[in-house]
Amino acid sequence: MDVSPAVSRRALFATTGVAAIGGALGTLGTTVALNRGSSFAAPARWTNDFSSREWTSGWMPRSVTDVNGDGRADIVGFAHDGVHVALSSGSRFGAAAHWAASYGRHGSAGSWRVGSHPRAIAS
Ligand SMILES: [Ca+2]
Repeated sequence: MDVSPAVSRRALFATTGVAAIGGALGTLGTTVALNRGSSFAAPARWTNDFSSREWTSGWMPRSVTDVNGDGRADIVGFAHDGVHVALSSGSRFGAAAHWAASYGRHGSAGSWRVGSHPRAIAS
């Protein structure tokens, strides 16, 4: 699986071994454009979660990595109350679920701050 770190508002996703590029984490949700080998398919919205309206990049970083080992990149977001994850099915993301009450912005979640407390994920 080839998953690169998020660049600006775009991210690379992997679906069943085929890389895809997404105009991810936009205003209305997360979109993905699947790799067809020599071109990308039209972007499609895979979830309404993780939109820039609700997830302020300067406060709540989001990234992609395969958290459940199925070869598909999932979304991981660091919110006020901790870590939220949306698993990929290869054609959409499931609903974001709260996976940890730590690594978040609120005091109860550890008071993590972008710029002071970098968070990294790896599969
Ligand atoms: Ca996965």
